[in-house]
Amino acid sequence: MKNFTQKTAILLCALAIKFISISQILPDTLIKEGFESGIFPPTGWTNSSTSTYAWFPYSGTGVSIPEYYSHSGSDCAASSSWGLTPNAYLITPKLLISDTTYSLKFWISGGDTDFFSEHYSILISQTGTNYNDFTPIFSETLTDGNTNSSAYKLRTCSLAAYKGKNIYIAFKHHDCFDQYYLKLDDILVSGTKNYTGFNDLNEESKIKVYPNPTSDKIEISNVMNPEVEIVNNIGELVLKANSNSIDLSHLNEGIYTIKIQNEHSMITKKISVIKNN
Ligand SMILES: [Ca+2]
Repeated sequence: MKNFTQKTAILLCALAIKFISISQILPDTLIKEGFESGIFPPTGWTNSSTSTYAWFPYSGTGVSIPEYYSHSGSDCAASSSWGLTPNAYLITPKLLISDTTYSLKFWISGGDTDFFSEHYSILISQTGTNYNDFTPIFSETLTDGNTNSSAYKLRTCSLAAYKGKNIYIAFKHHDCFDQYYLKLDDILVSGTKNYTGFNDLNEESKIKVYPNPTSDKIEISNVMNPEVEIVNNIGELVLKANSNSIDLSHLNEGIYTIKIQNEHSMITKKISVIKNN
């Protein structure tokens, strides 16, 4: 009787959540930041430093001093190396990189025509926002600078290696001494695929997982080359596969979350594993 009650409870639970729950509708543009909002760091960003100064908002609004010039608009982010060695991190919110077309673009400049040898790195974390979580993917020492906007350079870093990952991006100003200001503006993290909410919804709604509940296998339809992860009810990854047909017979009875991803979309669903004994 107890077994029957447990199975009934699992079945009812599975029925209640039987339809696809779309975890994310993926927008093409994840970050578009020109530091014009008057809020610094921008909402969801992290600003921290182990040196004298963190990054700060550099605002030219109503000011006639030419070094206040941003790349566009009136404001940018800046970090000082004047009389010090900086170690300042400006970190984006967590970003889900859904396909290999995503890249980071930003405009960067030294703040002085003579003292422009600012050094900085772009770092990626796949875990958290502690300094040790980050790995550099790009570094340079600037070879140009100006008090106005003319020395800004566009830089692009591919994020293809992080397809399917949640990442944080850090702008780190470091390993230079007694220059002036590093200026950063017009940051864009986006893909080249034109996602629209409606298209995503249509595509993702077609993905089926059946049977559900299951006692052995599940089949996944209407998605090519899916990357599949199954997580138990305490968040542990219990299975990873690259197939449209997956054997779950070794899993304990219970409810699991299945994440299905390919280059076009990602969905999560609940699936119920039951035992026929
Ligand atoms: Ca700006």
